[in-house]
Amino acid sequence: MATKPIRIGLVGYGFMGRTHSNAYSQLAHFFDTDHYPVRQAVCGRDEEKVKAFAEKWGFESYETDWRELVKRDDIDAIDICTPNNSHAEIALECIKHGKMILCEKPLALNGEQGEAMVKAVEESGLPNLVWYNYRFLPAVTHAKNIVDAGELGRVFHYRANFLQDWTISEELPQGGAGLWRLDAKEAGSGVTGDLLAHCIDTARWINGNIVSVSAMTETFIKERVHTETGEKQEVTIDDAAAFLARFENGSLAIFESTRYARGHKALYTFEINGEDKSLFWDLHDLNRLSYFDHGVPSDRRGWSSIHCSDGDQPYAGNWWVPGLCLGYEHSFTHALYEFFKDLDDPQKEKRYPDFRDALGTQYVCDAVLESAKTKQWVDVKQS
Ligand code: 4PW
Repeated sequence: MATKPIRIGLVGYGFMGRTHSNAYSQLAHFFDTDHYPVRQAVCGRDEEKVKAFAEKWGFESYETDWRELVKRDDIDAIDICTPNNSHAEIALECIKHGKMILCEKPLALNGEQGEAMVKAVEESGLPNLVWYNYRFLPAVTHAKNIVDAGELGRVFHYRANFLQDWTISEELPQGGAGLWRLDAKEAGSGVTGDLLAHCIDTARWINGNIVSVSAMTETFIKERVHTETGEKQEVTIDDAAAFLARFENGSLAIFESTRYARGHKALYTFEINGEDKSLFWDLHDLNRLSYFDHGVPSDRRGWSSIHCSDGDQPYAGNWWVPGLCLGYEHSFTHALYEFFKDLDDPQKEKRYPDFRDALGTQYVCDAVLESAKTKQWVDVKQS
């Protein structure tokens, strides 16, 4: 029974502000938790736009300065949906004011910033989450459960990619409104922090720690016109990144992400090969988990496709009836559910990524960028 309100202050109302607001509006309708989110306030610099967002998404009030928002006594949790270069500053201020934090991914610009955030949040004891949402799709969680049950046997390989094509045009401006992902000052990196970070989070969750990497990155278009200055400037992000990795469990991995894969808008796939079984998942068919079981007699053996919509699949029973599909947006509601259900029991094993967990992913991203620069294998710092 949801009796305990958690009053949310949302900072930023772009793409992620909408996905999170949708999750806040859905949670209590579909999941039973003691706590429930209240859309208390949203914050953005443009008063007209933030007011319109508040009205559209049912926030009770708005602010135009996040520093005012985090001070408010009627806010329990801050949701950080701003560009990556502001995550650390906002999070540290939230901690000073005793607010729990839900932070967009990646955790920070780099491991150093992330370490300060982890230290402060752990000293405060405040609950904290980083929105690596793909973990919470039923088929992905099912893959994790199958691996945790030891069904794959010894794991040999993990491979993942996240492919897009939206930055191929030379006409696309550098940075500016809505394009902060293209400016390393605001984003920290290009596809490494934006896309590979998702692949790394899922991989670490399912297959354990990554211990070393050997990477290459490329910036295909070297100069772009900046929206604000109108001048050409050097492009500082990685347009594409690929790396080899070794996991602590001895398995080998290959990861690739790019925004230059013509024809792909958001193709995220992963495959994991064990001695006894293999699993494959594809975001474009996100309700399915492909499954190969070597234990089946050879004349019946082959890849099968599990439609993860039955009531006994993770989260699925909370929604419609078996056979109907869930989508991208549900992953955020499920992330929120995992966070809310453990709020009174912080010792419980967490199914969601917290700051420390996300720091582990940040360290892998840092190692990828360093390896690409030095052309050497790099050992990954562990969180
Ligand atoms: O976090 C990622 C984004 O920055 C997303 O999951 C997909 O790629 C959608 O937008 C970008």
